[in-house]
Amino acid sequence: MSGGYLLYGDVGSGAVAVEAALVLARQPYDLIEAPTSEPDDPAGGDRVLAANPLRQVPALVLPSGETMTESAAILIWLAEQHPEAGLAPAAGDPARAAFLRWMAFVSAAIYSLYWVKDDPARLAPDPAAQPALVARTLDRISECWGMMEAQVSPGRYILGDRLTVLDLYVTVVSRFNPRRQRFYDVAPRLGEVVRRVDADPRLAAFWPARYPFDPGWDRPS
Ligand SMILES: N[C@@H](CCC(=O)N[C@@H](CS)C(=O)NCC(=O)O)C(=O)O
Repeated sequence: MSGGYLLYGDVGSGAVAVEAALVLARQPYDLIEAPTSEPDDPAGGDRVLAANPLRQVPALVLPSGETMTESAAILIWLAEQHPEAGLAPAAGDPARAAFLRWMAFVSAAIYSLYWVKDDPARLAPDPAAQPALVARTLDRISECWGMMEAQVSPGRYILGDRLTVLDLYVTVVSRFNPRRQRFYDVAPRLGEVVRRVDADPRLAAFWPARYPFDPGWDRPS
């Protein structure tokens, strides 16, 4: 390890938002691939257990040796540690309340539902009950994106004209299955923002490596 950050992550996971923040903050990091959502590689996912008993990525080991989990907390913390990168409105900034509100909202109201959607047997052992559970979970995710869309007034980015870790977070979480089509339908202005972040030249080499835009990438898989 470099004495800097050590991230447990996975291609196409929420950890990619943390990686993007590290890239924009120009912070080197070591990466341990821990594919927690890959049934064919259970041992790979188990790697994150060293840092997170919930067996979820992201988990970030800080230069101090302390471990952080929870994507929203990590993103907020990174923005605070590297203020020169301008990745969050500072305490006292008029946009701070909205920033904290939506960071918590994406984590609690949307991202957490993927624990159910990705493996409905966790809450519905009866296979017959699972399709409805998944459908309703996806409806709820869309409803939450639509609610956020109705409550924000984006400029070039969600909180105005400066890219923050909130934009990175929404850009990544909106790519989870069923990917972007439904998101674009319910949140067209947020859709414009995430397309802008997809095309950010500072991330041009990063996205293909960590969340590739393969053919059909924005359609349900
Ligand atoms: N609340 C956590 C959720 C993290 C999470 O669900 N990560 C997914 C990857 S995108 C994962 O590791 N899932 C495996 C599992 O929950 O079993 C956070 O915000 O960091």
